[in-house]
Amino acid sequence: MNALVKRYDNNPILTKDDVPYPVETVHNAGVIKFNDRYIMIFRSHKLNGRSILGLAESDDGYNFRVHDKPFMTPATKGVFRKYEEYGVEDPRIIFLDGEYLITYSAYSRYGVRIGLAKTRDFKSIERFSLITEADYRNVVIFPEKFDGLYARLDRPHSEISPWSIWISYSPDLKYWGESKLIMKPVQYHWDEMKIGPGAPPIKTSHGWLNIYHGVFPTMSGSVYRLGVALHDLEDPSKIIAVGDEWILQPEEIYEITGYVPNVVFTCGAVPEKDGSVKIYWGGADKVMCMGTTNLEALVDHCLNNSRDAL
Ligand code: M1P
Repeated sequence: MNALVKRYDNNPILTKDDVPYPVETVHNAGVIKFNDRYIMIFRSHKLNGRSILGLAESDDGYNFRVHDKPFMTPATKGVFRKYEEYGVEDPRIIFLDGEYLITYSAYSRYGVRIGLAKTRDFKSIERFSLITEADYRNVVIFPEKFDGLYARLDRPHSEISPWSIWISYSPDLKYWGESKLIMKPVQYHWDEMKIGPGAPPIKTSHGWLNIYHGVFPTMSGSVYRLGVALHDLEDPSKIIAVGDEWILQPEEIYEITGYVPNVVFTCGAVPEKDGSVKIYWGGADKVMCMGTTNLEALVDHCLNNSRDAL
């Protein structure tokens, strides 16, 4: 049992049995507070293996009720149709400038790109732009601007270098640039194979807390764990510290077996006023789980035993 993140006793909090339309999985959800309620946008594999996004709501962040219909299915018109043909996956939600911004992976025969959609009410949604070329995954936008620019963490794919975390900036959310590699996997370490941003960064007095996932290859497949890094408050491309040890690994049966074994994967964490944080993660790409921790402990975890970012 890991002391840093306390699993909720009634995990998993959502499974396919809670969904009123046919799906095989409920996982990798973005979660945010909206009008004092918790909104969860989760990924589900349909029975043909392609993914759609569903929506669930909760008063307390533990007990969620799923809406009758999916929230987002692959687009049927415009440029998005071409790039979402194989499905939409792994949403992350932030609130900025009066709107909720949702980044998601758009899969097609051309590879995986990142779509950005906007909503104000979680009823209607407007697809704004495809904000990367192929092949990118795991894009999280900071919920604040830096010198007038939006900033995001992203994870391009590469055949030359282990898949790492980059930062990019934009004046308008549409055109992104000034890209820079800021954090790499470490050889023979729990995240040696690849890393990717997880939950949208959380602001603390010590820096921006980035809860990311790291992957280790074994003879019986990859193991997905979660770790934390701290970015400078004014310049998020500067990493102040990276916790050397993971904060969460697959341990419970619903994380060890499922659609993909040995996976904990986060797309959302909700900081509370009392300093606690609710972290949400997909267990074995099959069910939604959550646990609680606190910001101070996660920051200490980064600062007290930091590894190099690069
Ligand atoms: O199966 C584990 C995860 O594999 C991929 O993650 P990554 O971006 O690190 O390669 C994604 O398919 C993710 O959805 C999935 O949970």
